[in-house]
Order: sequence, then C-alpha cells, then structure tokens
Amino acid sequence: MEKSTDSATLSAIKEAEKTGIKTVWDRYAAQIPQCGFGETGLCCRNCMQGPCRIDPFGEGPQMGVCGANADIMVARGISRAVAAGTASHGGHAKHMAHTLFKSAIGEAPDYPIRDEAKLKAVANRIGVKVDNRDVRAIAIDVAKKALEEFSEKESPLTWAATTMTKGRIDTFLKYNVVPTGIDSVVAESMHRTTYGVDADPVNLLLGAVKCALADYAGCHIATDIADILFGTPHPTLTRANLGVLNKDAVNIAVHGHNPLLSDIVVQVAGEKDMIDRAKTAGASEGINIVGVCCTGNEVMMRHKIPLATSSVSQETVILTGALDAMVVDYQCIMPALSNIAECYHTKMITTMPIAKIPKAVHIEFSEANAKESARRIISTAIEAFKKRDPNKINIPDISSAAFAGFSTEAIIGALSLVNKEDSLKPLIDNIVAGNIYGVCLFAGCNTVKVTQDANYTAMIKELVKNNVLILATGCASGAFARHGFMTPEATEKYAGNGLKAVLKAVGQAAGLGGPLPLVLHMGSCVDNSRAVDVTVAVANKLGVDLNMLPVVASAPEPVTEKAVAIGTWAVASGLPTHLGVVPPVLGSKTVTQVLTSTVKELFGGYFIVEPDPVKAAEALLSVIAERRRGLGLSA
Ligand code: SF4
Ligand code: MSK
Repeated sequence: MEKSTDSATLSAIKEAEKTGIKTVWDRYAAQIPQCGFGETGLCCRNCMQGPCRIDPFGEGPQMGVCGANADIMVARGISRAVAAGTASHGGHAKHMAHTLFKSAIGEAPDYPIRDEAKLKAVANRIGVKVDNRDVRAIAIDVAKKALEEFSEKESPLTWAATTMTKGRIDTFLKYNVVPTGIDSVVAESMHRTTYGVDADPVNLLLGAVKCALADYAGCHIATDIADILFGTPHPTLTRANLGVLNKDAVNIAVHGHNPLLSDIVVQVAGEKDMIDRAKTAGASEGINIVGVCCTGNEVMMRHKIPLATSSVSQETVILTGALDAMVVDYQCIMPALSNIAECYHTKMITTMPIAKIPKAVHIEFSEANAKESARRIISTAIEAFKKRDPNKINIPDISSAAFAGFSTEAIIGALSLVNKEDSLKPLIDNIVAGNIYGVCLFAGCNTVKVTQDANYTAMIKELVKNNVLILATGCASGAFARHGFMTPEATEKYAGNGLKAVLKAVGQAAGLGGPLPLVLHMGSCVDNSRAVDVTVAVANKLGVDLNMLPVVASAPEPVTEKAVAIGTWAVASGLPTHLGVVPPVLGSKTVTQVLTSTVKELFGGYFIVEPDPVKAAEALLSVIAERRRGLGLSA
C-alpha cells in the first residue's frame, strides 16, 4: 500500500528513510499482523479475571470468564470509546468555559471578549438575559450555564436542547437517551460498562448514544466560547502543506486542539519585540507560525495561519529540519514526536498539566499568565533556531492555496447577499431544484491504515461531480486543503454544473469575483457543531426533521475515540454516516446489525462502512437520492 497521495508527505518520508528515522508508517508495519481479537472487538480486560478473548470463528471460547459474550464485549468497547471521546471534547469545552468565566471576572486579562454579538446570540439562545446588561455580566452567566452542563442536572443539556430540532428532541426523549450532564454521562458510561453491570448490547448502545449527545453538547460549547473569546471566523485565504515552512524564519508549529494556547501564541508572535529577537538571532523573516491538526484549523480560520499538515503526517513537520518548536496542547499528539525532535534541533514543548511527554520541555500554560507563557515558548523556539543544522533542512516546495473559515454566520451572511429578506432561501431553492443534490459533511482524521488522503480525494470528486455540496472540519479539511480542494479553482475544475452555478452566484454576491471554494471549511473537530447548526436551520425552515434531509456525513479515514463519539451523534441526529475504516465491531453480528441497520428505525441515521471510496461515494449518493424522493424532490 502506498503511504500517502500527498507529495510533500512522501518527500518527508523519503528523508526519514534516508536518515533511518522511524515514522508512524514504520511503527505500523512493525505491528502487522494486528491482533484479530482486537480488530473485531473480541477482547476484554475490564477486570482482572481477564484478559478474555472470544473466538470469532466459533471454535474456541464464546464467553469471557464472567460470561460476557461477543455482543456484550463489542457493545461495551464501543460505549467506552464514545465515553473517552466525550471526555476529551468535554474537557476542551470545560477549559473554554472556565476561561470565559475568568475573563469576565477579570482574572484572565489576555482573553478579552472579542465577539460581543456572538456572546449575545448564545446568551439569547440559552435563556440568559441580555437587554441592557453589561457584557461581563452576560459572560459570567453564559460561563456559569456552560459549567453547569458538566455535572448532573435535573434538565437536559442546554447546549443540545437549544440547538436541535423539536423532532430530534422528541426522538431522544422517546428512547430515553437525553443526557443531563457531560461528565456525569461519561461516568455513567464507565459505570455501566464495568465488570458485571450492563449486559444488554442494545441497552449499552443506547447508553453510547446518550453519551454521544453529551459529546455534541461539549463540541457546541467549545465552538461557541471560542468564537466569543477569539472571534467568529469568516472566510480567509491562506496556504496548506509543508511548503508553508520558511527557512528564513523561526518556525513554530502549534498542534493539538484548544485555541486557548495557539491563539495567544499567534498574538504574541506578532509582537515587535519577539520579531526583533528572531531577526537578531538570524531569522531574516521573523517568526512563522504554522498549524497542525485542529488547533491549526482554529488559527487558520481566525488568523490566516497556514496549515503545515495534520493527523497521520504530523511527524513530517519536524522532518523538514526547519521546525524550531513543536508546541502542543492536548489530543492527537503522537508521543513519537519527542523522539523525532531529538534527531533535530527542534524543541518539543508541552503546555498542559494533563499532557506531558517525556523528553519535551514543559512550559505550563495558564489563563492568568497566557501571554507570558507564550513569550517563553517563542523565546525557546528562537534559541532552538540558533542551533539549526542547515544540512538537515529539506522543506518540500509544495503547498496549496486554501480558503478557510466558513462559520455558520459566514455561510448565512454570504447567502443573505443573494437574498436579503430570506437568507436560507437560495440554499433551499437550489436543493429543491437539484442544483445542490445533497450535502456531505466530511470529518475526522487520516489513518495509517489508508493511503493518506486517498479516500478523501476519490470521494470528493465523485460527490461534487454529482452536485453534492461539501462541508469539512478537522483533519478532513486538512486533507482537502493540502490537495487544493479548498479553492475556487477546484470548483471550476470538479463541480457539476448545478453546484458550480450556485457556488458562482454566492461567490460573486459575496464579492469574491469568482465561485466559493469547492469545500466549505467549517473549522476544527468541535466545529462539527457548526454543520449541525446550518442543517437544523434548513430543517426548521422546511418544517421537517434532520432525518429527512438529503444530508450525509463521512469520516473516510477515522482514527480517534472522539471520531467514534462524533459519528455516533451524527447517526443519532439522523445522518447516514460513512466510515472508511472498519471499526472494531465485526465480532458481534448483533452490534454490527444495530449500527448499520436497526438504528435507522430509531433515529433515521445509521453507519455505512465502506473502505472503497468510489463505492462509498455511490452509497452516499443513493442515500441522498432516497432522501430526496422522501421529500418529493427529483432524485
Ligand atoms: Fe473477562 Fe468478564 Fe473480566 Fe471482561 S469483565 S476481562 S470478559 S471476566
Ligand atoms: S485533530 S480527532 S486526528 S480530525 Fe481534531 Fe484530526 Fe482526528 Fe485529531
């Protein structure tokens, strides 16, 4: 199998091979064959009588020591993955909420409220009084409401209940999957999956749905507060791929998820004193911040920061030999980075108390001294720059233009330039007319198990040819950005006639002088909540529920437990959701059947597992056709 379709990644891999540095692809090769029990979800070590394994071929044991069968093991495994994903997004959201609170009471001076309009819109939505109140008072109430979401309440999670359709909420109530606390439902999931608790696979899976809906609320909180503190994104043009590293600048990569760190690093990197120090150290072009993974998305869409790479290829940024510091917060950061950094002058810098990595420098980051920490981080990078080995520099001269930052507000704003009175009308009219055949949200990662980006690039071509509007978040948008799909030129080249005409009309009305990019970049993984907001607005306008719309989701190269949580709430929200990698469920026919079929009767959404990208696109097109027929539209 080819390792990547991205020539910059391939060039970096070649460099690693030359110098004998092991990358994710080598470590994966060393793991082959991976354990068949694990791959099918048939191993359990939830207690010390185990580990237990079930023979998928029916010859060996069919039960663990306690009597747990394949269905129980697989359902418990999925449920725990969703809980871990929810804990991660929830942790990120809680961090944001604490910072908003500290900002409002004057304890986080580096985090002013930058988007009062967003603060007021969120306050209105969640029932916080706005009229004639001081911004700080509103922010305190919004932050408190957000923090209340984490422990168990009497009522459903506000950030889920106020952002979904009524039909969805009725469905969630009907199946008793309404979460009342983000942390509490994670704890409940851990409880019900521990030794000797829930042994009913369907009940376990419904528990996973409940937890996933808490994940959705966490994502939405994180998006809302990021916009309040750092500004709601609007379309901006930048570049993506390893060619964005600059040999004449101090290069600093920000990697992870939370803009609380990366946004401040970007701000401080623009200070004259910092730039002068970099220049004095010999970096004639000052400081160059580049992004990796979701924190890269956050600063790309708010500050035009170029995206170096994402997900599976994160090590390649160090392999350029021109990276002076890799600064990380949390999530999706390979521990291997610090080993690779050791082979270069690159300083690996951790910043969060819950995410330390051996051999990295730890510069603790707190809201009270954010800019000060950022200055220390940048100074460390400048010192590292002085030790660069020019012989090791190998920056592939490869990058693509990329438009980023299509927040819900930006999309609605662009549409309202076409129709002032009724901004959603152009979108709905074009869906009805078939110019937009359907909508596909691409999300999730790159995995070492798939040739990097191959699924994304093959699927998008099939879908847009058939006039499917593409939204993207997370490392999905990284893949599209690196391959030039987030440009108007890609619209001209790949979009079907109907889609092209719509993207041209909106692009021209928005003053771009050409079409909108082929992919509308909505942000980081937590910003999948933005895609829900647009979809809910359309559903409410049409007076239908989400499970009737010609909207689908796809994670063609998923990796993380967070992706499992997002996929699960996408399905519960009524979206048919494609996975390009088989999750560890095949050991249970019951669980596989529930996730790919039975769940449709309950929520309308379901998983479509298809590793072949062309077949996957065909499957999504036929789902869209079915949904269109259901609405009485031409299919
Ligand atoms: Fe084995 Fe049951 Fe313990 Fe799992 S919980 S390790 S199946 S005894
Ligand atoms: S960073 S979760 S590799 S999308 Fe959000 Fe990328 Fe997947 Fe992490």
